[in-house]
This record gives sequence, structure tokens and C-alpha cells, in this order.
Amino acid sequence: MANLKALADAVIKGDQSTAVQITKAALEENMPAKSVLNEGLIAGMDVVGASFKKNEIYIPEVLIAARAMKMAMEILEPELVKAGVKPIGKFLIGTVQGDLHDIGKNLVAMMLKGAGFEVIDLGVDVGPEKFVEQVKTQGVHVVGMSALLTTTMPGMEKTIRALKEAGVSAKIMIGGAPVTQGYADKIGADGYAADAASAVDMVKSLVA
Ligand code: B1M
Repeated sequence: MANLKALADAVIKGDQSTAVQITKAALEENMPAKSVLNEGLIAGMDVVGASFKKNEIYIPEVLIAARAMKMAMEILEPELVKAGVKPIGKFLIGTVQGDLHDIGKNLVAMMLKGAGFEVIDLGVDVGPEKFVEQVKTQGVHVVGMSALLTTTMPGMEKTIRALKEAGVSAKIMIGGAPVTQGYADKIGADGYAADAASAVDMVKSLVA
């Protein structure tokens, strides 16, 4: 019988082929897709997030684990849709206007996918109008903004103002190397996270 603990371990080790092989075997044995997701893939990414937070592993290991999870998810996703399993929330993220840094933003997006969220990634250099338009049309629960430059941080404040003027009810969180909790409080963001693992905890608390 397919072993979901071994699937979680394969994600933790970033072992793509084993993750894919166990996912396929589990589905062939008619294991519920939701169990494969929660007890295998998400359980593995939870461990990765916790280890990253404690500085026991670093960005390359997280990226390798996320890639293993992504490959297995490609097999699992159609089965989750068939079974009517809904994501735990919709998260939209982008790097703010004028800013082209996306490594941290991508990591946050991957970790949230790993935690069971549907993630819409608008990419880099995203202006307030695009955030507003996408948040309104996509039914998003949490909007995330990333900035790596002190010169582009004001784009977060502009976007929050535009979202509020547009009457958007989604929660807003921000992050990126120069961003602080104090800045988040100052510009009226609902949440801030210093790293990708903390971003998952923050988004979970914002949708709770
Ligand atoms: Co640029 N760059 N860069 N750069 N770059 C920095 C950020 C800089 C600190 C370097 C320096 O001078 N020491 C400096 C900014 C100074 C400042 O404003 N404070 C800088 C500069 C000045 C520039 C240019 C202006 C350089 C120039 O052209 N003169 C230019 C700007 C271009 C633009 O954006 N318009 C520029 C360009 C580039 C590259 C294109 C070459 C490249 C980006 C490639 C890419 O992203 N695809 C680049 C890089 C790689 C860096 C450094 C070296 C690394 C950034 C990175 O990816 N870190 C950086 C110096 C450094 O940090 N050592 C630097 C790894 C990443 C995982 O961390 O993004 O912080 P980070 O994400 C973390 C957390 O911050 C958090 O979680 C992530 C994972 O734990 N997080 C969130 C991020 N977003 C979050 C969102 C959340 C929550 C948490 O909620 C929504």
C-alpha cells in the first residue's frame, strides 16, 4: 500500500521521482486525493516550512522541496477537482510597481501552494490598478505584496489605498527584505511576514 509518510519524506528531501511515484501508486489504489494531499504533500511542506523558519534548512532546499511537491500536484490536481476538494483559500501575490525582484515572492507563492492555497501570481512590476482589478474579479481572500527596494515600498501604500477606495474586503499582507512590521502598521496592512514560512502562518491566520 502507498505510504503517505514516505510521500511526505520525499517532499522534505526534494525527491521528485519518489514523490511522483508514490502519488501515482496512491491514486491507483483509490486512496482519497484529499488524504494524499493533506497527509502526504502538505504534511511534507509543513516540515519544510518549520525547518526553514528555524534556519535548519535554506532557500535551495525549500525550492527543491517545492518542486517535488509541484510535480506530484500535477498528478493529484485533476483528482482533487473530481473529488470536489476546495483549496483552503485564494491568495493573490505580486511584486509592486517598479520592482523586478521575484525570488522571495516566488518562494512565498510556492509555500502557500504547499499549504493548500490556490495562488494567483501576478508577477513583478504590478501597479495598484492591476492589483485592484484582479482582486475584484478573482474573489481573493488575501492579497500579498512583495517589495525589495526602499524606493518601491511606497507602491504598497498606494496599492492599499487603491484597494480600500475600491471597497475590496480581502485582507492585505506585505513582505520583502526592507519591509517591517512597523511599516505594515503605518500603511494599514493587515499582516506582515519576515519570511516565506511565516507568510503561510500569517495568511492562515488572516483567513481563519
Ligand atoms: Co537587487 N537589490 N537590484 N537585484 N538584489 C537588492 C534588493 C539590494 C539590497 C542589493 C544591495 O544594494 N545590497 C538593493 C536594494 C537596496 C534598497 O533599496 N534597500 C538592490 C538594488 C539597488 C537593485 C537595483 C536598483 C540595482 C541597479 O540596477 N542599480 C536593481 C533594481 C531592479 C528593479 O527591481 N527595478 C536590482 C536588480 C536585481 C536583479 C535583477 C539583478 C536581481 C533580481 C532577480 C530576481 O529577483 N529575479 C537582484 C537581486 C538577486 C538582489 C539580491 C542580491 C537578492 C534578492 C533576493 O532574491 N534574495 C538583493 C541583495 C540581498 O538581499 N542580498 C538585492 C533572496 C530572497 C529569497 O529573499 O526577496 O528578501 P527576499 O524574500 C524573503 C523575505 O523578504 C520574504 O520571504 C522571502 C523568503 O523568506 N518575503 C515576503 C519576500 N516577499 C514577501 C512577501 C510577503 C511575505 C514575505 O507577503 C506578501
